[in-house]
Amino acid sequence: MKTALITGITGQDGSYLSELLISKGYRVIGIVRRSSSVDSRGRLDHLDPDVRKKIILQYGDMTDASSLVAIIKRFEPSEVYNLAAQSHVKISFDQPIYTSEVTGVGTLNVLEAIRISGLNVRFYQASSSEQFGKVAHTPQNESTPFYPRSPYGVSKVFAHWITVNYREAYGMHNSCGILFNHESPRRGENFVTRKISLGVAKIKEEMDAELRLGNIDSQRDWGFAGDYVEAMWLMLQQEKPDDYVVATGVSHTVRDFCEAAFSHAGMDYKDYVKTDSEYFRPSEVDALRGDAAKAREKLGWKPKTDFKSLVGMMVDSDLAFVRNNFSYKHSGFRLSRR
Ligand code: NAP
Ligand code: F7E
Repeated sequence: MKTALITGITGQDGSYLSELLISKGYRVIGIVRRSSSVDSRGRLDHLDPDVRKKIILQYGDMTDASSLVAIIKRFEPSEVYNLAAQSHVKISFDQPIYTSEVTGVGTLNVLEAIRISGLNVRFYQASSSEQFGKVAHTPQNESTPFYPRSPYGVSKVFAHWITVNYREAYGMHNSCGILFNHESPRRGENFVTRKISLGVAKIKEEMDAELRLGNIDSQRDWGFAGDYVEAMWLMLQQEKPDDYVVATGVSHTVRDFCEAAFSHAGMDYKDYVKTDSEYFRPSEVDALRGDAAKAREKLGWKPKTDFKSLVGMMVDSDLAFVRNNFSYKHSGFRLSRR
């Protein structure tokens, strides 16, 4: 039985990747950080009980290299998927040093833990389209230069290059997946797609009267997270490590997402969406669109879920969530403001 270690297992991608690896017969070890409640494990709690009981959770932290060394030494994984990060771009302007410690140096901590262990490990790094930032050309591919526009993007560039450097310097089997935005019903509530799908559901159920957003003209290449974790796994099954762009090749504005989401619930976004300067970023990534030709040719990967299906899936899920979750409905809970 192969053993895979996932950092960031409690995140959106970690939950989909766990399901995929368990279905392939892996033993899955996940790193969780200590918090005062176990709420952060919600995405794992709702996995099928048969999947859940096969996952082994261990306390550790990206900023605590000793915890990473101990976990790798104890479980001897053959594959490590490094998904942990402070992954919110706007919050990275509020917490730039923390973001660089977790997202940037944290990746180096994992690589050092693997190197020191002397184990033969295949390593996946969660690189990001945010590394392209102020884009040199469109669409972006593996040769597009990086020009990050946030502390998050800069940290990811560091993590990407240190991963490449350890591949070249020590012959490690390290691959970077440069993934464009990927979403799902499990997306964090303060990323724009989920903020919109949840906003639509709350307005539909008359729990809210409007949805306040920032720059609705920005463009993203949005895919479905469930499709994208397959690309991560495929990268580690290749004989040679390499870097791949993973994207749909189609981009839409935030306004398009609003239009599709409100219309899926029988409403017109123009009646409810308001722009608010609070949600604008100090420097923005205006437009991203990826070219995943290399992943298609070398990995045989292509996206299975189109934009309309993704929007419909997220809105339907949030309508059910809002309708069924009594405590959510009555707690007066406010979405975090990002
Ligand atoms: P996410 O939902 O924000 O999950 C991030 C994960 O990292 C969570 O499990 C979180 O734990 C964990 N984490 C944060 N700080 C940590 C620390 N100090 N020590 C240990 N764990 C820590 O992110 P995602 O959307 O699944 O994305 C997965 C990875 O892909 C991230 O590295 C992200 O930057 C990158 N990425 C994402 C996208 C996208 O569109 N989703 C695109 C390109 C790249 P808690 O649950 O305790 O917070
Ligand atoms: O913003 C605009 C915002 O926060 C998308 C992360 O997973 O993908 C994600 O980063 C766009 C931006 O994602 C609001 O200004 C408008 O132009 O959903 P987002 P992101 O910044 O693209 C990349 C690939 C990652 O790697 C990251 O980890 O939407 N926008 N109004 C808004 N964004 C938010 N969050 N909230 C708004 O109210």
